[in-house]
Amino acid sequence: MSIETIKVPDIGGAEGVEVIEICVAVGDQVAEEDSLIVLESDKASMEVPSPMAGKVVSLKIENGDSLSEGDIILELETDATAETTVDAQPAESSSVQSEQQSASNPATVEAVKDEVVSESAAATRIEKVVVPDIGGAEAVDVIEVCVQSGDQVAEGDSLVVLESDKASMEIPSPFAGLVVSLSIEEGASVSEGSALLEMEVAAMEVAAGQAPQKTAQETTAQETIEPSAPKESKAAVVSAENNSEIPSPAFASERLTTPSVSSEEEKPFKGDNVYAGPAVRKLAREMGLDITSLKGSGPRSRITKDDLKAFVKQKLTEKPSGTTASSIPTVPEVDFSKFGDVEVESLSKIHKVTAFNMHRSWLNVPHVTQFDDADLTDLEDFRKSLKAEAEKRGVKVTPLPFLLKAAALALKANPKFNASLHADGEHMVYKHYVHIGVAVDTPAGLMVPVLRDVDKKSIWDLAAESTELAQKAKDKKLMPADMQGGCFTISSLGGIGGQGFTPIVNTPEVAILGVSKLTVKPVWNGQEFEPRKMLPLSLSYDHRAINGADAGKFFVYLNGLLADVRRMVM
Ligand code: CAO
Repeated sequence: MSIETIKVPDIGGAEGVEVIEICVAVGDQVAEEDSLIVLESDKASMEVPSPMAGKVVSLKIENGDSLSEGDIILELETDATAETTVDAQPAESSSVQSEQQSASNPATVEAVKDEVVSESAAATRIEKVVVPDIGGAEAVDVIEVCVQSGDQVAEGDSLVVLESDKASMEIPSPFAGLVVSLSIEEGASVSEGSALLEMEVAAMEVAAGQAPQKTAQETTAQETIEPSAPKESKAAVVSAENNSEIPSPAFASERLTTPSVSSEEEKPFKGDNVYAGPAVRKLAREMGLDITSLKGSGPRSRITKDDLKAFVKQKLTEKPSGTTASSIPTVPEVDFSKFGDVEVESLSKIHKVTAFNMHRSWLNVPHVTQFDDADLTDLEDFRKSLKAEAEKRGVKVTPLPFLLKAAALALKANPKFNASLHADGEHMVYKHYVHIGVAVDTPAGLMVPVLRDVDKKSIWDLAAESTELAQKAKDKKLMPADMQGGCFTISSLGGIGGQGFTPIVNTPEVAILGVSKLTVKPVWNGQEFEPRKMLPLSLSYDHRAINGADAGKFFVYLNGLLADVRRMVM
């Protein structure tokens, strides 16, 4: 028995690579080549397999640690024979040999240089990008195409992700340039040399970038301007070719995460048990997502970028404090044509927007509606007395401008109604202006133009302006600004009919006044029933901002003004 220290082997020169999974725990018995940890660089995930069988007696790293070649991972209790295996350290020699191989192959470098020189004459050229050396793997699936035609990519950007039975690997772009056409699609099967795509590359780019890159990273004599394999993958392959006794780290090109297939099935990871490629893991980290909580939709439940996007989208549409939109039971879809003839018509954009806003308000605002009748008998007499003058001015004076003016003054007297709840849920925003929206029924749907500074305007002005805005709404001539900034809304169905209704608050406003049809009612005056012109009003409000008593006071004030218009000038 001896204690062996297991270190990070040659990882292709990568430095400070993050530990994203620890696959073993103290006390675990591991077989040779069992995965110990998974490291992840910008471009690849790589497993570090155990160089020997043994029992883990101590761990020297934690998830999130940054490791480089030679850093201690753990200690293994092994039998004596394994010791000799550990002593060999081919990781160093693999990178050295890699460089030596390149250096000792001037023909390759020269070939590259020659080609570069001839290419540099053109401003741009089309380069075919093919699958580089992928460690001998054949018929590997394309599981992700990371670019599309028209994309501008930088050198090293991932072009595609390939996946064999046991591994995923990203193929980085050998050039900076513009993707002009794709030769593969997701699901295609490729091997070394298969065409991936064509890129428009600046001649300078080829001249400046290709030869040195080849010299440093590529070691095969027959290659010229073929794209480079992923650096890490290449290093791993070189190391394996050296027949090193310590197995090289299984980079993305060999085994990536936890495929629950073939021989890996018996040895599931003890890490996060998540099956995802390096690009997905990187994106998840950038988004701050914990991918262990995601379900993969890819083959063998592999998590894809689309899964990340769908997860984020779902989270964004969730309602806060644990109530999700999806928790609302949906109305079942019914095939109405089973019961008779039907006609299906698309909703107008306005209709859809209104429906969305109404639903949002209904779900967010705890609504209360209070009812009262305003005595408009005197106001109606006064309004009728204005008829001749109104005609002269070319203005139609309905009860609406009086309601606007009275509401504006009531809002000023009851500031809680001229307010909004702050989005943080901790403050009220009181407005020192009085802009009131008027719901207008148009053929295209409901629109709410806003009259500004209603408290400062005359009845004539309000009559003219409300008529003008209502017409603009019906003619679809309202600008977005015409419908913004409202503090309160009046929805009048008085010209149509009905005894009362419960309007929905037009958030972020906190109250809305519903106006129904004025009717003559018998009102007890203390001695007898008197016929009075009574206007049914309904006041809906956000109970988070307004209490019933506030609404009662608002009604008393409002109805006092409507009952005696002289009070509006007081
Ligand atoms: N009681 C009795 N009669 C009323 C009244 C009331 N509360 N309000 C208006 N009237 C009368 C007007 O005096 C006018 O009569 P005359 O033609 O004899 O003068 C007639 O009804 C029609 O008025 P109007 O509707 O053209 O004008 P308005 O100023 O009252 O309203 C507007 C303008 C734009 C608010 C209205 O046309 C409209 O679109 N209302 C619908 C709003 C709506 O759909 N709300 C519901 C929102 S929630 O789904």
